[in-house]
Amino acid sequence: MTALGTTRARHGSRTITDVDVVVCSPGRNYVTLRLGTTDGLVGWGDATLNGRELAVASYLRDHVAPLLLGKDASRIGDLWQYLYRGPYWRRGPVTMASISAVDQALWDLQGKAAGMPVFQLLGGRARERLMTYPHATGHSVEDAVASVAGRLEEGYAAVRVQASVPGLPSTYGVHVGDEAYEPAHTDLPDEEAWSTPLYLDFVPRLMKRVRDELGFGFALLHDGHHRLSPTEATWLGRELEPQRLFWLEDVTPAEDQRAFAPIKAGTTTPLAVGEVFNSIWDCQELISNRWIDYIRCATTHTGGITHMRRILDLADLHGVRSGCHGPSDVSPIGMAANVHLDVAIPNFGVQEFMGYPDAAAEVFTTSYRLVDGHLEVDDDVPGLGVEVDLEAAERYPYVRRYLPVNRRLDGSMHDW
Ligand code: CS2
Ligand code: MG
Repeated sequence: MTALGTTRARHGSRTITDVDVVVCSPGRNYVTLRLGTTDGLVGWGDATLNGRELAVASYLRDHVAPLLLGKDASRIGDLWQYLYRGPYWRRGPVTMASISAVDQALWDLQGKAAGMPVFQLLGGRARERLMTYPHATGHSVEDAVASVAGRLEEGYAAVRVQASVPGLPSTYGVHVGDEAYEPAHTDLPDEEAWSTPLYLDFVPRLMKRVRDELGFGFALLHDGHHRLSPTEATWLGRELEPQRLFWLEDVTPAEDQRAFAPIKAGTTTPLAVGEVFNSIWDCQELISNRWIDYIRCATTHTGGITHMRRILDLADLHGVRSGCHGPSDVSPIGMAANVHLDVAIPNFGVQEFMGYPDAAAEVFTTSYRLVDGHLEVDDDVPGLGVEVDLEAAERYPYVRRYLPVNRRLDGSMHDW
């Protein structure tokens, strides 16, 4: 037994020879892991944790890189267990984003070594393209309706809509001025104002106007972003039933999974949650009790492809479908990992795609693309199909940015 244990590479296997962490900011911050192996292959992983990027970079550089050098890159499952059980301190967003990046990079390497796209290793293609939803926003109901109409014209079959709540100075999910919406955009956190009564008064009117003007021929989504109590959430779900939403997202924080039981019992509006979860233990009860309809975890924050497969298999057993988180703060590498899973699993629901700042395309090129509002991935590009231009990344150094915080009108803190 060597110091590195049974996962040390055997003669002739693919050994990890170099581990690099790149933090760049082409319009927003990304944490990228690069693994090199003895056979000259390079694997890429995404560890971006919005507003806490440097903590993940340090976890990878200082604590994970020394453990990976000399290991057999083909032992994906065993390395996952090594990094999950090994530190003793399990779970949490920093640890799990780090494990996610390693796992994505190892799947990328496995695919490149096999000469196959990752979805082939996951069981092969189950669908030709992915129903994908973008964001529609507006400062008024009229603007929001026009924004949804524009998205439908682009070919999307599903659209999420958020609009400024009258009486509040700013609203989650709505762009500031003419800029595209990006939640983490300032050096220190913005302070946003929140009123549950104003929000509950507005959202049913917004969603009704969208259906009245644009009809029922597309999937309509809305994100509550963790702000309601279970009782308020149930009321909103009931009010929205006539609009037949595809889903109502994150109506209440799900730290207490049982909080979803009364909501599920009280409304037929489909429920989605999970973008801030890190492991299967955050959603085990939600899924096995069928308290949700869609699970929103993403490969970047929930242990990579290896762990997401477990969650999605559990979900499939209980009639829950996927809706992987796809904001601009999941890098194009993490998005590729979502896409390869989505293409292969039986219980695909929808894929979020918020899009990226223009500069991100200088750093990342992908083998998936948006065609008429649906994501498609190439059959003949091995691995995850993402290449990273490190010289371009150097032109965009890290910029400190925080997500906003939220205060009620009396000044007390609320969930953002
Ligand atoms: C959002 C995210 O895409 C979504 O559903 O909830 O944009 C979220 O606000 C960001 O990922 C936060 O970093
Ligand atoms: Mg969300």
